Amino acid sequence: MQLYTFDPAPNPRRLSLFLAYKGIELPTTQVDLMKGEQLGESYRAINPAGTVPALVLDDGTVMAEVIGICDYLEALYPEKPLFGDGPLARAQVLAWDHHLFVGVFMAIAETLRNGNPAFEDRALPGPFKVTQIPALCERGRQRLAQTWPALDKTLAGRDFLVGSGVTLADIDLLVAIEFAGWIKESVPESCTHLHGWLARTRETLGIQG
Ligand SMILES: N[C@@H](CCC(=O)N[C@@H](CS)C(=O)NCC(=O)O)C(=O)O
Repeated sequence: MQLYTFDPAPNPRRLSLFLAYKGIELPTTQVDLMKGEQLGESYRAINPAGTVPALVLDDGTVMAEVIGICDYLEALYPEKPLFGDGPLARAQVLAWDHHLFVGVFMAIAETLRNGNPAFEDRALPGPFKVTQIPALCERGRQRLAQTWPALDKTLAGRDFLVGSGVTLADIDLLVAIEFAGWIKESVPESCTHLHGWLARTRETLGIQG
């Protein structure tokens, strides 16, 4: 297996926290997004979508979605499970992953990519020209503002998002909160359950606050 990734970026970080917690080490190549290497011919021959991470299996199969990569690795390395305990928990982890990706990561990404000149004509990841829509910056912030109190309410009386232990759902939310910092947004102080969960999740994953 060979992993193509870029450590500072949020989707790669979801995967690297998953790997670190489970103690999985993979041969890794960094694809520098700051230098645009993801759009170069050699990387697009591996992943035509021009996104990281991508995991290339020994038979040449390419996996380019974090959720698919994690699901595959969970099956290969079942120790220290991160998809919960049993079918219902697994379904809930998948549901959270989808919800957080669509609802939170995308809200942050639309704010980041539609206002910053560095993303001119690249309002979505990938090789195609996508014109910025500045109104989406404000809409992204509005979506986020609604998200924090809802998550806070969910986490009242719970240690983690699914079941009694950390899962990929918690990793996704932790990385989403870090990613919000890229657009200078943060969890409001009033969201005490969310802050308590954040401290607990960081400690469980061995991350400095
Ligand atoms: N659906 C993909 C999303 C991957 C993605 O969007 N990665 C970003 C980095 S966080 C990327 O490669 N961006 C490249 C670009 O902006 O050109 C997944 O879950 O892995």
